[in-house]
Amino acid sequence: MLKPVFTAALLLLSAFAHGATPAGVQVSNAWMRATPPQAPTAAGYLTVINHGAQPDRLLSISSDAAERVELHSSDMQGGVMRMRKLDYGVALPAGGTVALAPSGTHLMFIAPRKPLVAGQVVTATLRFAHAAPQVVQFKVMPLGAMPSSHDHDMPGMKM
Ligand SMILES: [Cu+2]
Repeated sequence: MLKPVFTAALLLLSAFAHGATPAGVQVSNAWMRATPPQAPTAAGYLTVINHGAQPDRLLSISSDAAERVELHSSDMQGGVMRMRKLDYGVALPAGGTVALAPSGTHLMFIAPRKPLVAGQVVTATLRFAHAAPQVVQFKVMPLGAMPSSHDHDMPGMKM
């Protein structure tokens, strides 16, 4: 038997769960650039919002469109852009927004099975340390689309 106070607390909790803020991890703005034929890799970008009260972690990605998908960071070293594989994934702080964007952390589709053509949609599955796996659709944008200086201003992809 539940005591009345406890029942009230449960009701309050379920009211929260149905509130305006969705719980868990939300992925948006997934896109990638078209690739020339035989391109060995293709970069993918997205935004992850962790609505939860606990930190989470984006651990891995898989897609039928490529042999494998890695998480990479990039940073400038002596004027050269270097990429590094993130073996432990990407941290998603509680209540935080993490943008994977050109010139920064990104997904790297290794050995795409077919060239990526603008207008196409690439499906990938994201796995997290805590949140349930999510199937995400990446919109393929024209080659050379969206230079890094404009990566926060994407017409037609507003949330
Ligand atoms: Cu990379």
